[in-house]
Amino acid sequence: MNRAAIFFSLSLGAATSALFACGGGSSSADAPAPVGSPTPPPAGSPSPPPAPSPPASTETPTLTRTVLMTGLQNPWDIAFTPDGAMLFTEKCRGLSARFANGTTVRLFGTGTSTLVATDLFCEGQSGVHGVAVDPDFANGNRYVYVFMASNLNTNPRTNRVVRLNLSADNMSASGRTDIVTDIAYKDVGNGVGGAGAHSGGRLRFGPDRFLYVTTGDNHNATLPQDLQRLGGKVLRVDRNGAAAPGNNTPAGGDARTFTYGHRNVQGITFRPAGQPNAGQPFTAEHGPNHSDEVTPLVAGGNAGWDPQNRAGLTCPSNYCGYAGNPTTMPMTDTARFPNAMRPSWVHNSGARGVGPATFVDGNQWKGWNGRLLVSIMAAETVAVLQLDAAGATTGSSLAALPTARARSLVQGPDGNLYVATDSGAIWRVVPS
Ligand SMILES: [Ca+2]
Repeated sequence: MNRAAIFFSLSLGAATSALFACGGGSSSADAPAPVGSPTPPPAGSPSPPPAPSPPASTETPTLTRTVLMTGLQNPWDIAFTPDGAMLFTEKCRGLSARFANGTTVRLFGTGTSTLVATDLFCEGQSGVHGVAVDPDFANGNRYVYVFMASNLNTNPRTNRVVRLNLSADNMSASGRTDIVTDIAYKDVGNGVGGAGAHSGGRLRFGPDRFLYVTTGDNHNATLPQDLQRLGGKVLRVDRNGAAAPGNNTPAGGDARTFTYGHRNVQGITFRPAGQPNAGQPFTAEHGPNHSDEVTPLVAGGNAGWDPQNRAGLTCPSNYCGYAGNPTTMPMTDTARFPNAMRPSWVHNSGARGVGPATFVDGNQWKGWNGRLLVSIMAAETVAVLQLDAAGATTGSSLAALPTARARSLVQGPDGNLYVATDSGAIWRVVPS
């Protein structure tokens, strides 16, 4: 098997920096101790020993879908506050909250939002994208984070990550602080597409309590391999936007960069606790007209996308990204970059467009417990990937859900799956 084995050493919930190391091959010695092993009681204890854990289910769960919302304008992402609000973004409107009684409030963005962002604009694929809730929200900071296109910078405009403070009742936002202001934005259309293309934009806190920010290549040939510009990257920062420790960015690079050489990452999720290499980030990434990829990330890694200087290809605007095929314009160019991170899943069949992704975790997911769900947007399906200990894909199936372009996949605090669709709906999907 031609893939780099990656071992991930990270304690879930630890505030310390993530430690990543490259190793050579799979080893069961790295597997965590079995969960649920009975512990003998102290001598003389009257308590009976705990019952052994039942064997894990291999059943495919039955999915029951409830349509929670319709009529939204390009909903892009979903997050939950620990006190019961469902946050969602709409690309051209901003951030809103939905409460258990079904009422909603517009928190941040355009129009009647409680906090108006006059610099927000919506163009092409871009606008308001990801949303994330701070791991210390419940401890009192009440911070949430939004990825947005902003015209506060000009020539070029940029994408930003802004931090907001939500009121105690989650009914208003205030205290905007822009923590990352220089994420590359495609300011002007070119020979391969219009302005606003390939901004990335997913935001997720890892179990290491750092914020991961996915960005895109802007149809710019040099951006993915340029270590000083924030496009075609996965960033990893603290809540103030400073580089997180342990990013292992190559010398001379922007220290906020965790991985580089990406095309347009719109999915990032973390292997759940109890699995091998728990906490390891996995990205899901659009291919051009081939080779959607799911990739287990390693700090400082190169994802191998380099759409420049391709002899033999005709490259409009010097961008070769659409000009070739999996051999002449690979999503992971191991000829140019022999140490590039290998994808664990390459999707080349039928309609493509891989974007959002989430692991599902918990016994309610039965045989899917611990599997990786990936939205294939053009195919209007959700793939369910089974991974081995090293992160390689060993099987896949399709979720029995109605056809839809799922733009966001999130496991809620209730253990259920929440889906935002490009047609303007948010679903709750309950496994049983
Ligand atoms: Ca790649």
